[in-house]
Amino acid sequence: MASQETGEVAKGSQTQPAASTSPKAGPDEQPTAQRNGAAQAGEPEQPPASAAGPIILEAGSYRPETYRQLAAGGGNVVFVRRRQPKPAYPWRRAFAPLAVLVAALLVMVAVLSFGLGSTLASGGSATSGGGTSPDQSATMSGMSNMNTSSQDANATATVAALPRATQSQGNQLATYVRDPDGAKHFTLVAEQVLWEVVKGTWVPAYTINGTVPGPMIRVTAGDHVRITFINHFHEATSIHWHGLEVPSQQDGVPGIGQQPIQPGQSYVYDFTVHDQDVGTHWYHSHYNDLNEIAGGCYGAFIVDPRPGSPQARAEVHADVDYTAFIGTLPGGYYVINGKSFPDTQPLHVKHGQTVRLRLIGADTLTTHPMHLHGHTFTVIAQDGHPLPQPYQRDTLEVAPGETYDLVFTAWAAPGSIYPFHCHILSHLMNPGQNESEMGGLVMLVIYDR
Ligand SMILES: [Cu+2]
Repeated sequence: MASQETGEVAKGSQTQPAASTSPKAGPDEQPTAQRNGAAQAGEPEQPPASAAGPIILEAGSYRPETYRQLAAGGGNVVFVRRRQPKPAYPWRRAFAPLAVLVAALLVMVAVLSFGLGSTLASGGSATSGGGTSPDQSATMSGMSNMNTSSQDANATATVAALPRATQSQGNQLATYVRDPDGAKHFTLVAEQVLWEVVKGTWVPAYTINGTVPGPMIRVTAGDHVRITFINHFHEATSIHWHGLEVPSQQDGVPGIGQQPIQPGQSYVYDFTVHDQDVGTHWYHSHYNDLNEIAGGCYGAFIVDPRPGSPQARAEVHADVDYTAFIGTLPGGYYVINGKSFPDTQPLHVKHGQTVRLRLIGADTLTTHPMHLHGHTFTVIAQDGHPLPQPYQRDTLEVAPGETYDLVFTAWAAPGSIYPFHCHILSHLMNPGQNESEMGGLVMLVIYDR
């Protein structure tokens, strides 16, 4: 598999794996006049020439310095330029009117919004006939870190073809099967879908198993964990286990421990979680991160202590245990668990309960000072690790990559409702909203009767 990846990328002008299962394959794979004027139409793609070639990494999809350093150090890494656009394909012409409509809608949203939303204008106003490869064109529109306008245009075409998500909430507990060697075996599938960020508004998302966030992996210290990761994105990806002390080759960083997982291919991660891994962690894309993480490609990875261990005895007993990812989605939406207010899931509590709130900073660009009305909470852990001196707050800044565990007592009367929200007030609006409306990073703590 590894040599196949290398060979495919090494072809340079080829933009899709020859044996790809992508629906975009087929007519797109005909040699073009630009790159192969004398070729016969329908000439089959050649298989990789060598089974042990160097690792070839594409500029623009990751920090170039990283790859240059790798090439300088190891000598077995080749750094290539991003592929040139190919001419438009017939199917894209067929999609063009739809793409223009989507582009027009994106421009409207951009004009009505502010902040991140303003970057949509450049994405949406580009023409739609550029024709880069499907894996490049999977780049989502609406983010502040777009590379080129032609990519934006093709992202628009790809977005138009994405299926809608069939599930409405993420963070569901992941299921697993027991392998003969005792490992808990999970299967994660990377899928690009349209995700309903707020009622009636669907945005392109990079999901795991079709939801934002992806499923929550919850295991116990000492568990042997195996994860089959299948890439159905239109571009390469990889998954990093953020906060876990795993071997380098399981760490999910392309160019260091593995090669990027190409579209249609899969990769098996295999590691054991230990006592030092107990706590609130997460997994996320580590390839084209500025698009993939900002497109929702992440999920919780929670490790519970071994029953009866000192760590278990030190655990806070919580009646309610809730995990909240704080991030963004394309189009300038600030989201908690993939939803903007008023469609964020409320946190339901009962008077007298102890509530544990696990916060995970999944934004790629900025921190969020999260404030809880009506309560003082105790911060008991940071990045999964128990704090030697827990401290009390009502506002806690959550930076990209951080996790915090908060505990509070639900002291108030049944029927009470309190907001939990970011205190950067521009993060409390959705694109197109005015100051009299509330959106974005707000969720409600609701006291059930
Ligand atoms: Cu914020």
